[in-house]
Amino acid sequence: RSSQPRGILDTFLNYDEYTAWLNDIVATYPDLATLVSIGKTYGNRDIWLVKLTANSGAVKKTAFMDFGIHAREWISPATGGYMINEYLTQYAAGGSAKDILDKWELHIVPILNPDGYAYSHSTSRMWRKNRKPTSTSCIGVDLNRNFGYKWNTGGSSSDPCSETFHGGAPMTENEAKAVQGYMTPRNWDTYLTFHSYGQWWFTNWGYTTSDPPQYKLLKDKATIGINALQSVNGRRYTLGSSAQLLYVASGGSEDWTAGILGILYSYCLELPPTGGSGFIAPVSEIKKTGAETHAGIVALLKVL
Ligand code: ING
Ligand code: ZN
Repeated sequence: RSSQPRGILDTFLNYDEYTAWLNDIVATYPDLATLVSIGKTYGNRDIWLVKLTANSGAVKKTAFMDFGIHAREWISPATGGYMINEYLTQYAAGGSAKDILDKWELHIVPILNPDGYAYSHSTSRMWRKNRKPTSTSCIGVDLNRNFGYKWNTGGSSSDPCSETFHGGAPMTENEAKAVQGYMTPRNWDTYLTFHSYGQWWFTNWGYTTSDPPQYKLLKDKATIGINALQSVNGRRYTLGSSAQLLYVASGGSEDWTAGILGILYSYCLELPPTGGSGFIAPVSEIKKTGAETHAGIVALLKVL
């Protein structure tokens, strides 16, 4: 009567299930993975960070990747889980997973908005923001409008009831502070943040339609990732600045990593689909999106 146990690749794990899976897989691969909490949410949940790297002695490049900054974008944490699983289970086989972990430290936050993610599982599937109370009866700040570079300069709202409420000031939210506290004292070769949906590979900027510095170089590197990604399932991505392709939005994490930390290779991916089911991806998308996205990121990292 009972079927196969449902794992990270088979279903959209809730926050507690995902936490248990992270503890399990890190315990299984102690030489490759470590798990730390980089902060607590308003609801007292841990914001987990998994560090993946091989102890090969070589000086490593460093990548920070976050998933699930928006609660309802479930394919994002699922894709993060796919990648963690792939790097760890495939390292010994000696292919791309080994190539990457021998040269890189990957610092991965699989669920950046734990309270919102838990709420989208328990109560309201289409929740986007975090769950911190505001000065009104409305709840939550849009974490991707709260970061402290060009904050509140367009495409965000001062209304606490808005889906794009930017908070009362920049960097007020525990989740943004956790990223800031972890990233600021360290050096980074790339920053990658994963949303859904739309099949876009975004460069900076979000706050302005002006081209970012080194736009051609940014697009050349991203094109290598996109070509590898597209070759897996044939699904097409569109490349360019988020303000130029989608809409102006200030206070995004990717503008902060580029504008404040100076990380040239700051990118945002909008995972599938392009429309249709939107945020409600079927579970069959976990392996499909996971495989293509993993291939794209591996290809990118190999040329950074
Ligand atoms: N899209 C992003 C959003 O926060 C975005 C688009 C990316 C804006 C990067 C600014 C910077 O609105 C989704 N799906 O959330
Ligand atoms: Zn999003």
